[in-house]
Amino acid sequence: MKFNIAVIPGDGVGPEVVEQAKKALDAVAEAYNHIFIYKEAQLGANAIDATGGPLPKETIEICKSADAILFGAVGDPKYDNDPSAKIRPEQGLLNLRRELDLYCNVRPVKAYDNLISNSPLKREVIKNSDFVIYRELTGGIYFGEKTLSEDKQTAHDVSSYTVKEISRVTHLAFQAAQKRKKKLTLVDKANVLETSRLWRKTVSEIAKEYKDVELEYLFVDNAAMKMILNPTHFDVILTENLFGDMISDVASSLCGSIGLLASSSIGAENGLFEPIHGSYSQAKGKDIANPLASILSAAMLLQYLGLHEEADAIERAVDKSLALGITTQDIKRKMQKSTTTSKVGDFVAD
Ligand code: GGG
Repeated sequence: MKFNIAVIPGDGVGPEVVEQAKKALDAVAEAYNHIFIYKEAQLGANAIDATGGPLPKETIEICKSADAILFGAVGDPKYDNDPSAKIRPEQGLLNLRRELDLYCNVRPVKAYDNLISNSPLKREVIKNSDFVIYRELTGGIYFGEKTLSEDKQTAHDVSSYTVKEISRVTHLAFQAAQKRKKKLTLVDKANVLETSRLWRKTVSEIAKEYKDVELEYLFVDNAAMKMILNPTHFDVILTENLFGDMISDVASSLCGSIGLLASSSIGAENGLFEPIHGSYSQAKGKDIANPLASILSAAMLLQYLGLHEEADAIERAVDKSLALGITTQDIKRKMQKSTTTSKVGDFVAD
């Protein structure tokens, strides 16, 4: 079969890790007789340098006409250190999600058995951890009005949610729970936030349509603690944009490295696949960044295209690289030598 894939390498280590994901896709194309046609596009700091803005129109067009989008990372420390910067690279990614209405971000988390010793947590606590975070991606405080008063003494970020925005991601999360261990945890801060109370009300109404799924509510602070102390408690976690961003970094501590967590961002018409990590600019060009989250994102892209066997092949190759210790320095075990980004990519492709 033939597929058009938009490729957005982005900033920092994005291009290096995306290159490894493409190697895996090319290996799949050869082994299973598919054709992947890549079209590259700019987004983020690189796009600002080239065009003056973080999301060129051409990038939106390329993404809209593609069957799926493979993305790397966005961000550049030169903007982080300049609070007065009016244009920011991250705005490119947020605007793309909004433009394509990619409202549902799916982040699977599992503790790989042979990496458990890398985690700062105890083996018996994290063994068998396997859950998935459903993060609402196009609403909440990330997209609300932002203001800074003229005297620069007061700032506002408005968080707002509609029932419609909450409902559509909630249905997808319940449907995922039905195919898993039939448990859904809504993570919110309903003791403080009005938006969280609307989430609870909406989700509890929708739960009536999914009677086979157990629903529980947890405050985000409690959920973060539970994730560290008792991660096997979770099956499907549903949460809003900001909390989802935060708790998935907490979750990465279970895996041993944030360099292992992949994600998909799904809308009605499009799907974008990216590692959850950012641009890690200190490592740019050094061939040391972990490419596995990007490679596993490519596997999620194949699932989205309906190529399940092909996606499994990539996942098995990743498992093998971990089992054999062919890994970058972030997940190197004691007495073991690490290898480079590109060598991990070559191994998985082989
Ligand atoms: N690959 C994910 C990435 O580049 N993250 C950087 C970032 O700032 N993302 C904002 C977000 O995911 O909401």
